[in-house]
Amino acid sequence: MNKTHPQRNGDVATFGSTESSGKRVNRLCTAPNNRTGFLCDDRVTCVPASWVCDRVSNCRNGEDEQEQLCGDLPHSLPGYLVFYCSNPRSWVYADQRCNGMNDCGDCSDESWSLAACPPCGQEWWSCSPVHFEFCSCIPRRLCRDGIQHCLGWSDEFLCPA
Ligand SMILES: [Ca+2]
Ligand SMILES: [Ca+2]
Repeated sequence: MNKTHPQRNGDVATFGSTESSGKRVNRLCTAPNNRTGFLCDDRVTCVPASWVCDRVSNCRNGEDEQEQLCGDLPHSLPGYLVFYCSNPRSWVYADQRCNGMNDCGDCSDESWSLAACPPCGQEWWSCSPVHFEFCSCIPRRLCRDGIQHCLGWSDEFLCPA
């Protein structure tokens, strides 16, 4: 019952010894759904940015959770994994930029020039959302569900079912 990931013992030390002279290898990669990702030691597994330092080992040897990477967030993360919100004290993971969700809290990761997101895709309906979780479009599955999601009710009256 009380076992907590005993296999993780020593992971950090093991990883440290495989790194040469402390120089950071470039681990930028593209995870499924075009998300910005972090490349594991196996050079095959690409973990989405927001899975790095989430306290779950996603790389085989847990290199996505190593102290060197997670010790001082977000500064300990390589820049390509981080997106700074319009309030520079707030940050989100790079794969949370332009994912449709209001992760910064002020939508600067979705609709401001800072984020430079493409327009709403096929799966989205463009409107001013009334709910805080979306920014400039809502998922089409929320259209015609009897609940107002757009300021002008276009999700209930204009959005094709
Ligand atoms: Ca992880
Ligand atoms: Ca987002």
